[in-house]
Amino acid sequence: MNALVLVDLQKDFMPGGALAVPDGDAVVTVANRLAGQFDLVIATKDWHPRDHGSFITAHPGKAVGDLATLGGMDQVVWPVHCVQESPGAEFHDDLDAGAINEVIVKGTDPGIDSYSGFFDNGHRQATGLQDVLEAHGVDRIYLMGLATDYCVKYTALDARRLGLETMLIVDGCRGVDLAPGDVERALEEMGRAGVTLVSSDDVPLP
Ligand code: VGL
Ligand code: ZN
Repeated sequence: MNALVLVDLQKDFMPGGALAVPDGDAVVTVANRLAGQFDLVIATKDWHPRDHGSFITAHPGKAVGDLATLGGMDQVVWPVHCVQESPGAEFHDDLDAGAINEVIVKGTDPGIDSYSGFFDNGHRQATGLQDVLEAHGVDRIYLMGLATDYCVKYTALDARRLGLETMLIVDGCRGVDLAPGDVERALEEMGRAGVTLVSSDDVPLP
């Protein structure tokens, strides 16, 4: 059984948003086109409390992109983004929300970040995504969304760790590229972990 997993297609990650990913809105049409080809479509949402420890407001004197510590781990400092119930946390207006069967929220604990759609960054708490996939007998996921070098990458790596066949739809992803080359390196790292890189034209593969 296949599932399509759409990562963080939220306004704050789109041009004009608080943590805008360059060209991020270009993937919404890819998501809408693919959603009709899957019996199960799951979307993740970055869903932070206002006092989340990844926010610059929690780190006086630091700048966006600096490293801080959160939950005992290195943490990139981000602008305030995807605050629960705020407009920036909503899906992009053009995303076909009616095609989404399940929404999984992550990043709800102020004391730790959660790039992956499966677990927080310390693998301490699960989000429920694995349970949903298991309940539907999913053994292969097709993954796309924002951002290639953060939430998409960590979701893909966890999926591989959980033994899922993992297909990354490359043209359905855009990255932050905080350091130039981050996106390219993320794709390589996913490839080394056994993620298959595909184009949306080839989905679903025979
Ligand atoms: C993300 C940084 C902070 C993402 C979420 O969706 O890739 N990146 N929070
Ligand atoms: Zn976040």
